[in-house]
Amino acid sequence: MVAGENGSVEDPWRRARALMAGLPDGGLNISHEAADRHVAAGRGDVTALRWLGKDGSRRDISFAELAEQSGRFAGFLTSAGVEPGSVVAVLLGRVPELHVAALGALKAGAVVCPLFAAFGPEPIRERLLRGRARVLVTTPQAYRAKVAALRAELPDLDTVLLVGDGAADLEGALDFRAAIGACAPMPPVSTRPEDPALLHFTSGTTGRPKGALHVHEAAVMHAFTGRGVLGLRKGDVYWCTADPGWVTGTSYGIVAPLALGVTSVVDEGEFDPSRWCAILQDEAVTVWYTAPTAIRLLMRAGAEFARSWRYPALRHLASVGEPLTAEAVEWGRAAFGHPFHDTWWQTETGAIMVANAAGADPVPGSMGRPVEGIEAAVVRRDGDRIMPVRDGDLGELALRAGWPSMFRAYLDDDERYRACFVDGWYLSGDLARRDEQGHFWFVGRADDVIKSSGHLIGPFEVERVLMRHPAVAEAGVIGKPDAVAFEIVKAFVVLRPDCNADEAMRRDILAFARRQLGAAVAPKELAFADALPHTRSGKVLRRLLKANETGAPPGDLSTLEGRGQP
Ligand code: 6R9
Repeated sequence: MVAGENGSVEDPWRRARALMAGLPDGGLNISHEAADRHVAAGRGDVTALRWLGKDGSRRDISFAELAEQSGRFAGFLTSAGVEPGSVVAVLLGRVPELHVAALGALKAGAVVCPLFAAFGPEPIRERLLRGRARVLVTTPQAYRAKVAALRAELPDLDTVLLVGDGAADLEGALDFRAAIGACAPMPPVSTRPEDPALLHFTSGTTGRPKGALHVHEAAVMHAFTGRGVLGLRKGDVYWCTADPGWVTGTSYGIVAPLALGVTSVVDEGEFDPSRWCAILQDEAVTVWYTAPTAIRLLMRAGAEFARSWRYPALRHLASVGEPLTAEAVEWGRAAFGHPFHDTWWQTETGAIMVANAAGADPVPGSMGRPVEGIEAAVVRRDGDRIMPVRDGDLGELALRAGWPSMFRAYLDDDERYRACFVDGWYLSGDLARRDEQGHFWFVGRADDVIKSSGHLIGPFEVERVLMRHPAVAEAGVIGKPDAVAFEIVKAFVVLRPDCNADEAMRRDILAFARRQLGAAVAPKELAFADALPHTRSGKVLRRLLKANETGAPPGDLSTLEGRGQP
């Protein structure tokens, strides 16, 4: 599946498109690919989701049930006047209603915007507002704690549906179960391949989060890589551990496995080494897609510990989201009998672009080679052109534009979108090297975005909240290297003149940030500074803050930055 670059681009896409059933009139709707097509093919009884509740309960949901339930939700949306193209935001944990809501929205022709359940009110407000979300599906708890107070600021949000007990008691919101129970199932709207389907907010260095927009045709790439890179095939029991609030949780937690007719384990519980090993064993997981932070936590528990369970069904282990060390790759072999296969991609690419594919030994420490049909290169920007660098040299990882799951826009920001492309190539903002065998090696980011426990965090979003604290005059936020989470969010704060830089103040600012941003995004560490370093144009020089923190030289990467930065 993973070919050298420069392969014919035409053929793989034709083959990839053949993985889609399509609609009779030539339409393409992800919800049809993910559910209804399997029912039509007589496979409605196959288990689509094997849900494991945090309290030990379990439930199997068949493709037929998923098709029916999502059809009902589509019916509800349509009867509520939600037109195709409207945004339906989903703020839920790992529960089957997440799949029903996402597929139902797609079925009605709406655009799904997944939100991370661990976000605080501020990132949620920002995304609902910027996405002009008309509908929100969430839980009574999340609604009460994070959304209810914001309703007046969200004029577009006219319908809120709540999943779970207590939903009926909250004013201004409907009970999800009751609402869909009252509606007849609706077949998918015949969307075109280029119609918008998914809106993923992602973070940049500067400014607010960017809404990366994907179209229904993205499913072509999800299925193609699900099969070719993760090796998924019918009969598999697949477990993608990514949170549904992030892009991996949608592309490979929902779309890819369902489109391929594969059974997915959906675990509501939080990470726990024993729970995870038991799931791999007891559910007879065959393909497991996870992330380096989880792998490092398992490594802490030890290979011996992991070997207390048995994994005869397990066939393939893959990883995404952060650098995967050679040691972690090999540890997979010692603990589970198979090495972890690293894969690389981004919210903007929509699907895996560079990978160690299933069926071959991975190159430990390398992200692998470009996926079939993808042309990847390591380049340097030179004005409005890009120059490939020599094998082994450092440059920016670039992809030739035009693959099916490429993002089609940043919501309301054409300029920023255009700035990502030079000379027909998409520039990823990641620094990498390619070796003579064509393997890609991750080096770091060309900008200041932070990766913590696999989640992409924009420093500006954190700084903006810190600056709202009455004692804060200025803030600079960086990712501080961390042995488990890869990076943790660290803030440097200059206080206003009459404020005391003491422990009580530190705690107060950290708690303030946590209330607004949520624990997953808020700084874990905070240091007071008399002043922050600035660029000539007056921006905080985060790179210098980071270099001071790590002892590494800041380096001169000036030619590599500038993804839409002024
Ligand atoms: C899918 C996802 C994208 C950024 C990306 C890079 C980092 C992803 C990686 C990796 C090293 C890998 N990243 N995969 N770094 N090795 N295999 O994570 O999307 O949240 O948009 O993050 O994550 O820096 O640019 P997203």
